[in-house]
Amino acid sequence: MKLLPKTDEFPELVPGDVNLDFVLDTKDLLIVQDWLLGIGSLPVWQNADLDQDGKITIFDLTAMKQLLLSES
Ligand SMILES: [Ca+2]
Ligand SMILES: [Ca+2]
Repeated sequence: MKLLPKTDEFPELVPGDVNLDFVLDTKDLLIVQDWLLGIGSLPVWQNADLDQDGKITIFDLTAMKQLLLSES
């Protein structure tokens, strides 16, 4: 039986944190915004899929904005 890795080796993913610096800030917002415009890349789009429908849309961007506003 394979042992599961300790959870502290996997820091909690921050929802909306697409550049993986463990904070959600305007940089993440811009990455997703650019990606929706067809600019740049989104390596960990799963993190930006806040409404969890399996794709990145304007709704996820809006959710990120709201999350960002609620945290600041
Ligand atoms: Ca980030
Ligand atoms: Ca989504």
